[in-house]
Amino acid sequence: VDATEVELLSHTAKYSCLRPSPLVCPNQSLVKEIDVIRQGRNVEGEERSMLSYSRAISVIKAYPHVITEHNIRDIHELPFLGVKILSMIEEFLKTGQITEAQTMLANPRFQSLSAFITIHGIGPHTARRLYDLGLRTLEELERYYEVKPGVSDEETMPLLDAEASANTEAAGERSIKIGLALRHDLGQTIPREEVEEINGTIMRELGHIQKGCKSVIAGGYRRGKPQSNDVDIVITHTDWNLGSQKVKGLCRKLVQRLHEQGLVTHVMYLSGFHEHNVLRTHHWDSLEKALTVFVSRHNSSRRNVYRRVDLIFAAPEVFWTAVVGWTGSTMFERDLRLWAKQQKGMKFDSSGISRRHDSKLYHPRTERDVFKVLGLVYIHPTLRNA
Ligand code: DCP
Ligand code: MG
Repeated sequence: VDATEVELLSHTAKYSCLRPSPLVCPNQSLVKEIDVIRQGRNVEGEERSMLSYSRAISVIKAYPHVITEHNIRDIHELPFLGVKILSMIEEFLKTGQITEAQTMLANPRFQSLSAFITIHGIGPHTARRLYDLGLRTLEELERYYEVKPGVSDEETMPLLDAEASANTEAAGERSIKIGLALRHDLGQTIPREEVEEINGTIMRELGHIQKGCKSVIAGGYRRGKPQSNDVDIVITHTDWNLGSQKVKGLCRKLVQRLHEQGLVTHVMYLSGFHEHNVLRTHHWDSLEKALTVFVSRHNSSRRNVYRRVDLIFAAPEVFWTAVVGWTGSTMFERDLRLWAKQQKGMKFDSSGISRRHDSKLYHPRTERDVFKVLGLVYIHPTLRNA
């Protein structure tokens, strides 16, 4: 590992990967209010504005004191807080609310679009298209897509073919149908102990196909969230030298087995080593992913519950890079990529780290090495909630 110069952590830093950010911050109710406005920009597809609000929220999340009239001057020193957001913060200090957020929450269009994007497969663009067709509620969406809630597996056939699940319109519509049919389950959050049990079940099944694999549960779970919306599991083989060969094609085999065991009912997206992307260099397709619907039998007294489980397979040399890339938060990831590019002349994403000028690849052996390679001070996963 080439240890480069290291930038010190500070809550005033411009990159969120330099700002330790707890899950719950001292100004959480302010963050919640500004997040309504961010969501408003998100559903309307106003991406630049949404990013400004995301950045502002992330800066406030890292600020370690409760904001009051007495320290509001300090807030003016923080990056990414423009005059508009500063005046919103002042309004919040005076009234405990932000008018624009309250107006947004009362707006029926905002309510419909926000409800639509909770469905897996529906993004802001599709939500607006459905709204323009005159649809307003999730029940109307069910009728439009001819979906019955909690519908049987026969009616929403699993997608097990990588080619068929490419970004086609049919695949998109199928994904929405699954998301709608299972919305009552998929809308429920998953407690930590169930997340662990799902990982245990999956790794036990994987052991029947390939010995010597290991996994890390990434995503919000790893950042300390008590409840997750889905389960993100990054998997590799423990043999540093031969592991790369051993994980090749394993994603597909595991999903096939889980499906045969009745543990996975739907696969929304599957990419394997067949996938070629000519725009990318050879090493970037080192990840195999499956976005699945998993049948969780966690609570034996209740019925089975459908849960979204993402499986990510990485070769050992990119495993810790993939774990960092899938731990998030989304803003932390965005700034890791920006930091690598702007400050280090490197390219970072969840499938690898490389140096731009000579394409040298980095193979960190630990999570700390990932940070070291990028010239960053290590930040514990629970402080990556930017
Ligand atoms: N991630 C990413 N790019 C993607 C997918 C994921 O950078 N295309 C990263 C950022 C996320 C993490 O992986 O924080 C997991 O993604 P999730 O959507 O599962 O989000 P979280 O796990 O953070 O929260 P939750 O699942 O509870 O909603
Ligand atoms: Mg997640």
